[in-house]
Amino acid sequence: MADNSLTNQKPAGFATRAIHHGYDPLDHQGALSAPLYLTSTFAFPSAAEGGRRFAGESQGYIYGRLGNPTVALLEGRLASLEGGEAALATASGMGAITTAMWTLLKPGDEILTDMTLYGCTFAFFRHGLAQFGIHVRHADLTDLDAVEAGFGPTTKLVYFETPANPNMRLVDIRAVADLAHARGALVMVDNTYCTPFLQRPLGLGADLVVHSATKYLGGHGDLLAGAVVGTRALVDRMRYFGLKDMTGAVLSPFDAFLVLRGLKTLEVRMERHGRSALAVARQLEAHPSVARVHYPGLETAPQHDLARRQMPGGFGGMIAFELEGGFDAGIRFMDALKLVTIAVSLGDAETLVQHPASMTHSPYTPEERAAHGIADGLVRLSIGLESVEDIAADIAEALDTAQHAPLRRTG
Ligand code: 7XF
Repeated sequence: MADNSLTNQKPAGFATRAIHHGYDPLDHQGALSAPLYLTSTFAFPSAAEGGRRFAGESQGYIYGRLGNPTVALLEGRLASLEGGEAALATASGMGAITTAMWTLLKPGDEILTDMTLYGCTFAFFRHGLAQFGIHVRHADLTDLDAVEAGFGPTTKLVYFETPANPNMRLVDIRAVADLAHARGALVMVDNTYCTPFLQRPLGLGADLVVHSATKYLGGHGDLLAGAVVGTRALVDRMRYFGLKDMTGAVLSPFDAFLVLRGLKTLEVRMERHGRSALAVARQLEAHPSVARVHYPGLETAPQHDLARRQMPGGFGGMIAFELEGGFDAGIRFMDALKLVTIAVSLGDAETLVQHPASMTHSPYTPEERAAHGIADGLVRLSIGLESVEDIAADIAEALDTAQHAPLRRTG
């Protein structure tokens, strides 16, 4: 079990664990901030002890690809926050996803996944895994009959994002996990959009959680990182085979240090992201030139009930929407923004806007995007931590401009 307690009396709260879990300054010369072990290798006290560590007969650090104390502190903290036994930190979110897949799957196996996935996850599944004889089957995982029908004799894993990047579809984690387990398949959830503050998939029956820690967990747009959380047995296999031998996608201790710093404010940041995003989603919904808003926190959202059940910490900072004027109006809107930055990635202090069809989801062909529910006119907002009235004013002005102005000429 993850050690979620600071004392023997009662488990500590989420924010307390995000700040303190696994670290006592008095064990480290009183240093309030945990030390950064910037080292690639570790000295053995004797040749015999080095051999024992390699043989797994003795505990202790060996080499940076297998573990590092700063990275280990982050891993323990992430495991505690997600409610898992263990975690593996990686160099990026894609490093986490690929490390997990190369560990769990072999030729002939099948993955069942939702229609909508982040662009590079889709590309890895469709083009990467396929090269090695692993089949990927897409089904509408929001429809439990389609989930049932999607299982084949070799389905080993069910994989999804909820909310999905970029269109905010929600998948019922508990219901899908029940169906998967009845067929002996594992369930892996990409929890990047939510973080464990909003939603904890392991508590709803998922076997593994994966993250791009580049996003909310780091929270400041200054690093790339990823993580997988699950049982000790699965995480050990990923560390000692998937990461060590297959991908080598090791997280730098320096970036682990930065993620640890980001985690200290995760709860207050997520609360603020969610409050501001709900205000902006309502603003967009009320605007005459907005055709559709996808935000699970809106009472009018088709999956609002599921969101309330599954996302107890709130609905997060991500919004997708479409303008009445479609693609052209969306581009005009983005170009008219002054405070909001045109950039991919998400979960930063700065509010970011991007166009999934030409940016994050460009690894899909136009036909694939149409089949997978990613509209060409979709605009994605990652609501930041600025004063919400400034975000709202910038968006209001840009909506107005988008309605009237011609496309900006570049070059
Ligand atoms: O390898 P990364 O740390 O960039 O993480 C990959 C990844 C995995 N899962 C989800 C749900 C993600 O959103 C991402 C990265 N997405 C960024 C975005 O959508 O803006 C990447 C910019 S192209």
